[in-house]
Amino acid sequence: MQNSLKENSNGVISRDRLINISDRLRIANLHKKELTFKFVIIGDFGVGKTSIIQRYTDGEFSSSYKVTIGADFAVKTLEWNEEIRINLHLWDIAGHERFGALTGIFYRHAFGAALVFDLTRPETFKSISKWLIDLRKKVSLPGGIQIPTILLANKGDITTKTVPIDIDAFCKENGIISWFVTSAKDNIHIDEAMIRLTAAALKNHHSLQFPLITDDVIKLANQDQSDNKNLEQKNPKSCCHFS
Ligand SMILES: Nc1nc2c(ncn2[C@@H]2O[C@H](COP(=O)(O)OP(=O)(O)O)[C@@H](O)[C@H]2O)c(=O)[nH]1
Ligand SMILES: [Mg+2]
Repeated sequence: MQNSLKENSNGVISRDRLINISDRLRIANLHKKELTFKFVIIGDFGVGKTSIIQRYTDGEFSSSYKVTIGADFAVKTLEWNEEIRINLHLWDIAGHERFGALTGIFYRHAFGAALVFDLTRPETFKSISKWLIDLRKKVSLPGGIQIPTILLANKGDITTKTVPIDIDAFCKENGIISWFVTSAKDNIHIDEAMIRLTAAALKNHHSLQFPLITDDVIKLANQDQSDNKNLEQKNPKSCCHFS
């Protein structure tokens, strides 16, 4: 128990105070808007998708290789601001890293996607185009709007020298909103990347809810922009944002 909550000299919080705290929490939660976004994490076998999800949701990393079997998702809750709580459902493409009928079911209702490649295996970057084509063919938002996508160049703890030189152009051409050099092992840029994707998904959520431009939309768009500014990275070689 936190010292700041101690009420008497024995370090015990009074019953009334406990009730008061939990009532306040409950009321705050009642007023909080809760959103759930499904994000899919896709890319070739072994690039680090499961490790990224585990790092982000559990804060853990394991170097022993475990093949993911079947579809799986993990949940991360973000207290976005005083009004909004966001539950991210991170879907791990598992066992069907080869394209096929199953990816359609997997992508269903996805609100964002993280495309992952392995910096130590350039061929996994080449596959990103195929993943993107498959994704865009099978999922979109109402009105045909593309779901936001980010690109993660993973295993940055091993090397950052192999970041493809055309990565900026590739992202711009393919409507990918940002790329990041990440490491599930050393916990590099994973939070930043997920926040960037969540901010974009939230923007879409609001514009789908309020298709006409209202003060609310303008306020939220400005808020998103200032959120994004806070994410600008000091090292321009380790990430880039485009929208
Ligand atoms: N050095 C390093 N190894 C990683 C990183 N991410 C994943 N790995 C390792 O790469 C292998 C494949 O990771 P996994 O998450 O199972 O890949 P998936 O098939 O895309 O889900 C495992 O041995 C991981 O420990 C990373 O950021 N750095
Ligand atoms: Mg896996």
